[in-house]
Parts: sequence; C-alpha cells; structure tokens
Amino acid sequence: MFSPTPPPQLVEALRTAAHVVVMTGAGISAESGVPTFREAQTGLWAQYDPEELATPRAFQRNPELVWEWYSWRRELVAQAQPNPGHLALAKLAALAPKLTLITQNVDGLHQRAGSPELIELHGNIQRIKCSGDGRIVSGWPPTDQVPPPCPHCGALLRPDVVWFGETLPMTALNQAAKAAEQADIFLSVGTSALVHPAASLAHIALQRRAVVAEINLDPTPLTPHATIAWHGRAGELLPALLNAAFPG
Ligand code: BJW
Repeated sequence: MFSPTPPPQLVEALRTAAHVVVMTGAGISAESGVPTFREAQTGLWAQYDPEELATPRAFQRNPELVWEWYSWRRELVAQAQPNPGHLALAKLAALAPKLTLITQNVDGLHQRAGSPELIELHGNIQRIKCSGDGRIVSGWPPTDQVPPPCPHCGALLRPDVVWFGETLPMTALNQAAKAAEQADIFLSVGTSALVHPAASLAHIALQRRAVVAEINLDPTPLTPHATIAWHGRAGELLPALLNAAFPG
C-alpha cells in the first residue's frame, strides 16, 4: 500500500505534544463512500445544492424534500464503514497524552471507529428532534405523513443537525474553543475550512501559538495560515503520520 512520508516537523510536533486537538470534516469520511458536503451529490439528489437544503428556510418551504434528503443520507451513512483515517484517530486517543477530537460531521463514523470521546459541532444525523421545542424524539407512531409529526406536540420532526443560520450546541462549541486555546498541536483534517464558527477554531489555536497542521486533499482558506499543510487523502496520511510519530 502507498505510504506517504509525513513532514518531519509535523511528526515531531505530534510526538511531543501534551494536548493534541483534531478537528475533522466531511473529507475524512469520503473514503468510506460518504459524499463530502460540497461535492456533487449523486443520482436523484445531483440536482440539489446541499447548501440550499441544509437551512431552516428550505425546511419551512419544503419539509418533505428536506426530510427525504436526510433519510437518504441516513441510510447511506448507516451502510458506510469507518476507514483507516477514522481508525488512526481512534488509535491516537490511546497514544497521545491528551486528545480532543472535534468533528463537523454528523455521520457517527468516529464513534463507530472506537474514538472514546467526541465533540460533535453540527449534531448527528441519526438523532431526530421536534422542530417546535427541540426535544429529542426516539420513536413515533406509524404514519404516512412526511415528515412525521412529533408524538408530543404534533410539530414536524427534523434531524438533530445544525443548519446554516442556526446556533451550534453551546456546550460543544465552548469545549471545542477551550481545547483550541489549550492545544499544542491542532490538526484540521478533511475540511474546506469555509464554515464558521468551526473554521475559526484553527485560528484560535494559531493565536495561542499552537502548531496548526492541515491534512486535506485540496488547499483551503486555512492553507496560507497553517504552520504545515500536507495534501492528500486522510485515510493514507493519518495512518502514516501515526506510524512515524509513534512507531512500534
Ligand atoms: C479530503 C478527502 C480525503 C475530500 N481526504 N480530504 C463568520 C464568517 C462568515 C460566515 C459566518 C460566520 N459565522 C457564521 C457564519 C454563517 C455560516 C457560515 O459559516 N457560512 C459560510 C458558508 C460562509 N455559519 C452558520 O450559519 C453557523 N451558525 C452560526 O454561526 O450561528 C451563529 C449565527 C446565527 C445567525 C446569524 C449569524 C450567526 C452554522 C453552520 C452549520 C453548518 N451546517 C452544515 C450542515 C450540517 C448538517 C448536514 O450535514 O446536513 O454542516 S453545512 C456543511 O458544512 C456541514 C459540514 O459540517 C460543514 C463543513 O463542511 P466540510 O466538512 O468542510 O465539508 P466540505 O465538503 O466543505 O469539504 C470537504 C473537504 O474535504 C474538501 O476541502 C476536500 O478537498 C476534502 N477532501 N476528500 C482528505 N479523502
């Protein structure tokens, strides 16, 4: 198998860090067959722009369409398997003195790879909540209605994810910001670094003089600011980095 050589500065920074912070985006799940957010959708959904569907306005206008899109993605994610990138990060939790793993992904693949702790900034696609009062709902009576109504109040059900214009879960965001402030090394993995406030976390770490390393297929707005930018597939680069920093 192709094994890339990690930049020596990155290997040394990871090997010696007391607190490692990793933030992942859709790119880490691409090698599991989950389309990235800004990549063209496939088949039936190719005609829709994800940025136009992941909004409260889209849900207000056409709740059925948005519910069906998330049902399709929920199914896709349920069939996907964690890849070597997810597995390397799960392993890193046992090797680094302290690891904070933050994800923008809603797919649950880090948990399935065995990562013991995870901060989910944008929610989780498998959870459903009431669009009225936000209460998490675990089941509802069989119905032909799409989306189904909340069994408690009758408002429409929706996925427990964060749409554009909505605030992130406060505890998760505070924990992520605190970790970025305390990081010795901050790895930004598989994200286009376009969506805030998640994209701001790397800049918090930079202000605190952490080593900020980008591991991504393509350059992003973070690239010119990062201490180190290493471009390639996360599923190849992360295992190679771990092997170099923690051999044996
Ligand atoms: C690989 C790879 C491989 C491929 N290996 N790499 C400050 C400045 C500017 C704007 C704002 C700001 N603050 C707030 C905003 C507005 C907005 C925003 O950021 N807009 C930008 C687009 C400009 N932010 C918000 O609205 C946020 N809320 C908020 O700030 O609340 C306060 C507020 C409220 C009201 C008014 C003002 C402020 C909420 C953001 C919620 C984002 N939600 C989504 C949907 C989640 C549910 C779902 O999945 O459906 O989250 S949008 C989408 O983007 C999703 C992702 O988590 C997120 C980030 O995408 P990600 O992960 O980076 O994926 P991609 O596809 O963009 O990139 C993949 C990358 O991987 C690429 O670079 C590839 O090259 C790479 N790659 N294969 C390595 N194998």
